[in-house]
Amino acid sequence: MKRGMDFVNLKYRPKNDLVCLFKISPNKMSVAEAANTVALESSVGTWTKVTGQEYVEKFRAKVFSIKGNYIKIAYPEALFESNNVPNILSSVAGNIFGMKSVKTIRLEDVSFPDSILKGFKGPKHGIEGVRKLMKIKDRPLVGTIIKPKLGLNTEHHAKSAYESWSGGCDFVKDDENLSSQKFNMFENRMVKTLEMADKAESETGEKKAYLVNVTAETKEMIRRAELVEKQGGKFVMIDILTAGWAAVQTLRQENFKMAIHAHRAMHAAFDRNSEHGMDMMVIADFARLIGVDTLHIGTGIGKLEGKISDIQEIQEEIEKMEVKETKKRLEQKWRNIKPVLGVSSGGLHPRHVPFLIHNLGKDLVIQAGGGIHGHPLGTKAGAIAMRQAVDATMKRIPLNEYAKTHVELEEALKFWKK
Ligand code: RUB
Ligand code: CA
Repeated sequence: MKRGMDFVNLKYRPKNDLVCLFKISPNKMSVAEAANTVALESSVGTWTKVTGQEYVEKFRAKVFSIKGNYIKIAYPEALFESNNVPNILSSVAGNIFGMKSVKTIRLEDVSFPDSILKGFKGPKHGIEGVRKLMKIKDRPLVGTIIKPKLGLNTEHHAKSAYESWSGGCDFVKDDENLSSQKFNMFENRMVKTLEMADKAESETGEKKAYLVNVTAETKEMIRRAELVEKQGGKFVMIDILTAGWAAVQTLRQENFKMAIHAHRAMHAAFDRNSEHGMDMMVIADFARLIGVDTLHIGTGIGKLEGKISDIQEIQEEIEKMEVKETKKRLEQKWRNIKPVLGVSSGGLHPRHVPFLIHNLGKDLVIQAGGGIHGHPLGTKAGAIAMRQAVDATMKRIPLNEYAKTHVELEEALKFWKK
């Protein structure tokens, strides 16, 4: 027997449900019919009726809003195991992406009920904690990624990190694809680079953090994080999507003192097609729920795709305690879960700084790889120029004006014309 529209109930108002906002394009049926199939496949149903266990019906997901192609589905919290992100995603972002009833389907946002929030720790440090750790009260943080991405030997890596910190970078991070390759093995790199962080700290009087990439098979990842903590590191970095959500949970649950930096390499496989997959908003929601402290959110201006208005909405989602509903976002009260600091990165150089601070504010890490190491006078001058661009913008002085008395910024502006 074929199913009816048992999973659509437009009178329903979510209580303690996990709510998902989808955009769907139905395949040879109405939006309501397609929405019904999505709700059943992502909760307790299947393609045909299974009789005899009617008590299961109380666990049905309910399509409770249909506006054009945007539908909202409420999932009873009892459908999910506590503290298990893969389990939640296997329902709400699982088989549905391949269903024949939809031509395309995009998960735009999720909103967690209090009962799910309670099952997670959220960030250990959050924005306030990271500012405390770095002793930086009220300016954006400046970060760099050691470049070239791969191939540098350990000595050059550590030297480049030292020059970046002494020029004024707060963060130096590994690139997403550097783990422990033969040309630059993890342990030696971590020890040598942290020594340089200490040296730069005592010379500049500023706090310096090395965001060491510990992404690896899960047990090896934890072993590496333990080594970083023993060595006195302030941060570890993980590629949250290629490592996987379970690995991110494991890293957070080990309860290290260190903060966690989240790189989002592979996010565009999920979020680049605006009709299908899932929005970065969803990735950001789960990253905050589990508890990373800093997260890449895009730039709106650099080398990678992403509209600034979308990035602003994602930044609000991770940095505020409450967010309001918009066309592509659900409301959320974050309760016990601290805010995450957003990171803008990808093709940035000093000229972009006013745009970033104007649009994304000072609770932001401005991170540049090529835009620091590619400076015509070298890495240290590149880091100085970046800090000068931040200082100028915080003092509301146009970059061209500030550059008249700051040679590193002047050189950067001459070199990177737009
Ligand atoms: C930055 C870089 C980062 C990307 C990640 O290097 O390669 O990995 O910014 O992108 P560069 P996103 O400054 O030389 O471009 O932050 O959008 O995830
Ligand atoms: Ca959300």
